[in-house]
Amino acid sequence: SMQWDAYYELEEIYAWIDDLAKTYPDIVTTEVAGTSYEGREIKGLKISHGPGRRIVFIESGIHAREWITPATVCYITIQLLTSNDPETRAAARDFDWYIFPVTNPDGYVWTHTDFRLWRKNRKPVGTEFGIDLNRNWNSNWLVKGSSTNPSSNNYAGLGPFSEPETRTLSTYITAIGNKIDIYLSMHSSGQLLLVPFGNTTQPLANYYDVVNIGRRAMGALSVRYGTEYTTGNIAEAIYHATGSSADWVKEFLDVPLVYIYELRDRGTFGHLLPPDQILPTSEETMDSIIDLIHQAKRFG
Ligand code: 0X9
Ligand code: ZN
Repeated sequence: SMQWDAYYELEEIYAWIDDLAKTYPDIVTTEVAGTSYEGREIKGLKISHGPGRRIVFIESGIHAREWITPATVCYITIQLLTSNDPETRAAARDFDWYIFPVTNPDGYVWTHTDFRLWRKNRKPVGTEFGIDLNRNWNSNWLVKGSSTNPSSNNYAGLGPFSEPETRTLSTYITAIGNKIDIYLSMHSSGQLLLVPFGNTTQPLANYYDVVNIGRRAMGALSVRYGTEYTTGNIAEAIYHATGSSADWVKEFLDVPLVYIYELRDRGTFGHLLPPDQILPTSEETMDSIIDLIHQAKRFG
């Protein structure tokens, strides 16, 4: 089982998911949401205590180098399965949880074997490699904050859903889309909680509800270690960016609560967050998700 004092490799995370399904056969099933360019599974799991529940969907590791996101999401998974805290147990029971720690497996492997700060997938494009999988979704594709240059870290690909990772994952999500209440896209870093859309500062339909719920959840996040998050619209809080998973989920599936987390820190270590911050980052993030769940119940 995981110790939270080191970052895990893809094979370790996938073996751990398989173990969970064996340990909790009535509650946990492994799920394969898609396949990567190099043929790896996008493997995750579903936690379900029975039929008829609404869904919390957690997508993480779409950017390969953002190692704190799969680590945090694995911690959240374990808490949902083993915590004795009544609120956590209620959250686990009252929703179906779909959790995908590494949605860019080729990139994640590459960050372990060859290049720690790799962000994109690993598809060759001429003499270059990689499409930014968070610019490749079919929502305002290539409109803002995206590049047509394959050497760019924001290269959007040859067209919307040109990549097997985004194509297969979006198909998988669509099949359960009308049951999703909360969609979380996990990134780092910056300590931000971002709300769609990435192309405009115009508030979306339920913007004020979504932002107020997010702000309260970030209050819950700050209690344990004082970590401060800024909550707001993507375009206003960081930069304009389109073709992201969160925008697509909001636009096409109309999920009520869609958030992008940018986890620790605020730049001291950035993507090279030391392993001794895995546990505190995970704990405070879990606190915020429990608060989100609380509010979502009242909201829905
Ligand atoms: O640029 C990104 O893809 C995300 N930031 S990161 O530093 N982790 O790369 C933010 C994406 C938010 N944008 C939209 N959802 N439009
Ligand atoms: Zn990211």
